[in-house]
Amino acid sequence: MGLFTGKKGIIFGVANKNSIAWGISQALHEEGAELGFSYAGEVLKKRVEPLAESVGSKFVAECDVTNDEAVDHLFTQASDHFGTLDFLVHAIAFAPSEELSGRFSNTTRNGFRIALDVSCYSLIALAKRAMPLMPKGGSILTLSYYGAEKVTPNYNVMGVAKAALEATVRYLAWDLGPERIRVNAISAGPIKTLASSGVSGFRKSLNYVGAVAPLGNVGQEDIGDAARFLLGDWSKQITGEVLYVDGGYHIMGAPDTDRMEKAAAQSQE
Ligand code: NAD
Ligand code: 0WE
Repeated sequence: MGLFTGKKGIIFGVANKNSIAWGISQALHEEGAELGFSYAGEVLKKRVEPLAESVGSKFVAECDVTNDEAVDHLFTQASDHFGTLDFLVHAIAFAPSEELSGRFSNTTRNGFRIALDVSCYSLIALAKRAMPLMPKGGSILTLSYYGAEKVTPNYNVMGVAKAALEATVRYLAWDLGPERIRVNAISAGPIKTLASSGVSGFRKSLNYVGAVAPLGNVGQEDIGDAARFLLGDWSKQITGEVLYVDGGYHIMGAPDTDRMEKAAAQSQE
């Protein structure tokens, strides 16, 4: 018997097999969860459908989370299919690419609006509609990044969106607590995915974090493991929390240059 046997939930944000949302899906599937998938746009359908099928999912539906009618429709379909839900995963972020480099002071009003709408407001939109499908409580999980808390060059308006997302996690946790619905975030270390590989300088920051973090880089499966905890019953009194799954990167005040030099020398050998 898996940890999630008899539990049902929807995953938002699978784009391909490298998606963090897919790492989470595989972990939950291993634990016996019944999964549904929602993707953005027709082009992703042919990627997501075979992945969903590989974990025995019978629910795959399109939904652009910036469109209230589309979100309403998705939850009508989910209600018809599942009846009730035990968990929901929000692994969605977007800012126009021109906002992810250059001076932060050049952030446009429209870029700001889009980044916060897609990456932050969408969690509120999903949580509101998931609530009536979780009459006995449930667990909602989103994905954040350290750029919410400390300046990360080029992350720019996405850092502001993630700061707002982490605050949203706390306000939702407060609001939905009486319904026994928990809301948490995982702050993941950098991982190569569709969203991250399109970012200039991503490889450099991946290598840097790998060298500085006590445990080195993390992978999709590590986020999946933490999701087993935050979406399941072992975390039943934890809500409004941001759990760092970053190899310990965020505890460091300065890089251990001795360790980095040794590692660089070893990689030369
Ligand atoms: P990804 O590209 O695989 O996933 C991002 C998803 O967002 C895609 O499936 C995309 O279709 C979806 N999306 C974008 N706009 C949407 C919209 N309007 N409606 C519905 N869906 C929409 O990349 P990922 O790295 O797995 O990202 C998942 C989450 O993890 C994001 O919130 C990201 O900020 C976060 N995160 C990523 C990293 C990293 O280094 N990859 C680190 C920390 C946090
Ligand atoms: O949250 C993210 C990335 C989210 C993202 C990525 C893109 C690329 C394509 C949002 N919007 C877009 N828009 C696009 O057009 N991460 C945590 C990964 C990431 O992004 C960075 C990073 C890291 C890490 C940007 C700059 C610096 C570091």
